[in-house]
Formats: sequence, structure tokens, C-alpha cells
Amino acid sequence: MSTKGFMPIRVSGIPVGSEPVKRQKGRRTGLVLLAGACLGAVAVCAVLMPLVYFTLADLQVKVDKLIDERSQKGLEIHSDSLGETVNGNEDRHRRGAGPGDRPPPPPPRSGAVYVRWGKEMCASDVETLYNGVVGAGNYNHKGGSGNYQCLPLDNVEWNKTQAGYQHHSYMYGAEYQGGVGPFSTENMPEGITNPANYDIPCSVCHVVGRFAHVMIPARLSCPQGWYKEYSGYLMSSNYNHNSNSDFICVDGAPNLVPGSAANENGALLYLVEAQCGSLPNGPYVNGFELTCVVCTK
Ligand SMILES: *[C@@H]1O[C@H](CO)[C@@H](O)[C@H](O)[C@H]1NC(C)=O
Ligand SMILES: [Ca+2]
Ligand SMILES: [Ca+2]
Repeated sequence: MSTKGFMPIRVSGIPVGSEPVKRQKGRRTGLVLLAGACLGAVAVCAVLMPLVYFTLADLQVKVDKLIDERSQKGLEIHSDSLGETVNGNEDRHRRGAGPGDRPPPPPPRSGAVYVRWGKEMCASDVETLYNGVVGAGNYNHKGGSGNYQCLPLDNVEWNKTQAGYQHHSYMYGAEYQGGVGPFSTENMPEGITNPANYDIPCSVCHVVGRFAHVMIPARLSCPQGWYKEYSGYLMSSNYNHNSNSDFICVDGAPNLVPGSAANENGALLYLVEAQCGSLPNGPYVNGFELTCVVCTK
């Protein structure tokens, strides 16, 4: 939560008519007047403009809080705010302020979001939007959904529920199947040798200032200029079960959900091995467990 950008010129994404908008608009008008006055008193303005600029910084903190509140209420602010940002830039051009009068461009306001499968928290320099457990359809069902979800465990919200089953699609928790394999046990409970049947945590990570993300199978490192978020192993459903699912990149040193060792099945996650043929034999090797890496830029 700590790395919110500081963006003095953005008035976007604020509910129209709310009090902070008026205040910020007022300050922007002040900025315009000041910019005009600058034509006559360049030296004075060289002192004043930065002051205005820094009071706007305080406002920005409040604005960011407001935006956070709105996002938490599930409101869509992104597309609105992008549009307004464009208009804002036009406004500044129309005013014709010289390059020396304008504050530097704002730092990036947001960034990429990805799921860190197998870890209950994102890296310390990355915002954990929420965390929870992996869920998907049942391994033994022919239909249902085929992609894994990161389901929150706290603040779960319902709306107009009806007890019992009336519908025909289900969400199950996911368990590790098979032994520890190539996974590191360093983040597992003390002394554990076999993570089989443990449920799998996940966290949803927001990395501020890096806007693209990609999961690369069969790699442990990122292309030059890209930042490695984490690496691990590809996992998916069993080829011989009724359901099929996406491949996901599970952290190579995963956590296990504490106390979840009971074998309850549901969704099941298996390591994925290469099968050569159509897949070239070299670089791929029959039976090798495929790695993966998640990169951002
Ligand atoms: C709950 O569901 C009703 C429709 O049954 C909807 O009108 C309402 O907006 C929903 N509440 C939320 C918070 O989404
Ligand atoms: Ca279990
Ligand atoms: Ca193998």
C-alpha cells in the first residue's frame, strides 16, 4: 500500500461534485493564474510555483485514499480516469505553459497484477491485494470451469444466497497431489517431507510502476530488461481425470495452508512433465518437470 505515486496534476477518477474535486479544481485555477502572472514576474514565480506544486502533493494523498476507497467498493474508475487524464494534458497544452513552468511528469500511478500461486504473501516490495487459496472445478467432473482462481479467505461477501444446490457449477479448493518433487520445503511447515493433500495458498500481487507481466513456461529467468517476480513449476490437472484446467506457475518454494493435510480432493494440482514428439526432443526432455517464471516490466 505504501508506494502510491505522487501525481500533482491528476484530478481524474474523482466523483464529480465531491468536496476534494472542488478543492483541487480551485487549486488548479490558482495554478493557471500563477502561470499568467509568471509572464510578468518570472523570478517570483520560480519560488511560488514549487510551493503550489507541493501543496497539491498533500491533496494527492487524499485523492489516492479516495480512489482506494472507491476501488474497494468495486467501482470502475480506470477507464474514466484515463480519459480525464488525456483531457488534463490537453488543458495544460492550451494554457501554453513553457516547459520550465510545468511540474515533472507524474510517476506511474499503477502497475501489473499477477497471481503468485503457492505463496500466501507477495514479495515484500510488492503490494498484496489479497491472499487466499487456490480453487477450481472438481478433478472428477467432466464440465465445470477449467481455470484456477485465487479465492480470498477473509471478507468473503455474499448477496442473496439460497441454501442448498440449485445450480450446476461448483468451486472446490485445490490440493497438491504427489510428493514434494522438486519443490523446496523451506517455506513449508517445519519437518514436512510430503506436501501431498495440503491445500495451496495464493496471493494476488500489484507491482507498482511495472505495467506488463508475462508467465513464461520452461524458463527460470526473464528476458533482458524484465524483472523476475518469482519462478517455480508448472502445475495443472491430471491428464487422466475428467476435468482439465489451465497451467499455472506455482512458486518453487511454496507455502502450504496450515492444518490442511486431510485428503479431501476437489481440484487437484500435478506437476507437468514434457512429452516429446511434436514438442522437440531437445531442448525438451521426456519426463522432465517443466519450470516457469513470472516477469514484469
Ligand atoms: C445484490 O443483488 C441485487 C440484485 O438481486 C443487486 O441489485 C444489488 O446491487 C447487489 N448488491 C451488491 C452490493 O452488488
Ligand atoms: Ca487437503
Ligand atoms: Ca519426471
